[in-house]
Amino acid sequence: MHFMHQALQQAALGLGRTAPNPPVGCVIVAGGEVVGRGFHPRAGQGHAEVFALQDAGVRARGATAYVTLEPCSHTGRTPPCADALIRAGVARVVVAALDPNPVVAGRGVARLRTHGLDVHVGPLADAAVRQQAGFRSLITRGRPWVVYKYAATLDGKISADDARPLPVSGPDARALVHTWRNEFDAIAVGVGTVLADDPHLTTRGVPGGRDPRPIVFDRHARTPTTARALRPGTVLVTGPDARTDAHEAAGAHVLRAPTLHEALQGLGALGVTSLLLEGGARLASALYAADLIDEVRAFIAPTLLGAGLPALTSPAAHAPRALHDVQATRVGTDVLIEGFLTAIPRVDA
Ligand code: AOF
Ligand code: ZN
Repeated sequence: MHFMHQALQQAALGLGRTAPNPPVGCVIVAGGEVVGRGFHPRAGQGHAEVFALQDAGVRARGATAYVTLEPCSHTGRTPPCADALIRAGVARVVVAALDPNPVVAGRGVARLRTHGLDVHVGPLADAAVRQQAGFRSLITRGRPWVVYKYAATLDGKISADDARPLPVSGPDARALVHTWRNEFDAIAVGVGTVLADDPHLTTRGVPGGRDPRPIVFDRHARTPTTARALRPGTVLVTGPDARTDAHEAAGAHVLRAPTLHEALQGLGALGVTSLLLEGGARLASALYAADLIDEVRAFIAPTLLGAGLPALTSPAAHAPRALHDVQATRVGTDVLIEGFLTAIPRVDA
């Protein structure tokens, strides 16, 4: 397997745990063998390179480091990784993609080259950039990367009407969604979904999984204080005048935002890099109309419904909007169609 692929697998161990930092992985290779592995576990803790260098010990001298993100050149919560690689005597560094953080953005690579290391940028860049979409969105736009996930019938309906949930997708699709919940910083629903389904918004059936932060878009604070989604840390996004004393007493963090754009900027300020939007159609439609959905993951089930609520109810656009970089995969009895509305921010080498 490609060494950069192994570095990406290392990085994945930090997915959903590193906000506002990126998930990053590193493997050190000497004599064609992996002699050190590491990943960034959490903001404030060591960067991937530091753990991989520790793991490699003296074998790092003269070795090649594969890193999924450009090694940093700045002193943040931790010292620069470029310096750690130089000090350890690493001879060659292979980087998947440059760091869009304006304090790094090419400086890490430049520093390594100045010190005589051989640096190669680009292998598996697309996969790395996708894995880092949340971080890239937050650092360049100040808001999380938003993925609209839904399960629809073949005729595009996600529920019979706004009030009644409908089991559309099969068990394999539902299991996959739980692996995503484990990897996203936050999960969002509209108050209509809370009132209709009272969802838990937790990660279930994923070994070592952790729950994403629940976000409820609830302009007039209609969420019952007994709602399952309301727990310490839940963000209640409301309008300016909503009455929220009881929600705050229940541990909710209230974010008062006059517009959806400001709501997302507010979530960004809380360090949310990635948001999995799980319904309902009304919230998704409002975000879509405001051009705030970046990616779509749709499970299409081979069933028909007839009358019902479509995945988007916004006023019709003049022309269909095509997703790009589309993938279709069979997931159990369903077909998963994934694609992008926005290009993930990246820095050119
Ligand atoms: C790396 N390796 O594993 C990570 C990097 O506050 P700090 O010190 O943790 O720095 C955070 C910034 O460092 C973050 O915004 C991003 O630019 C970079 N993250 N860099 O070389 C890593 N997590
Ligand atoms: Zn670093």
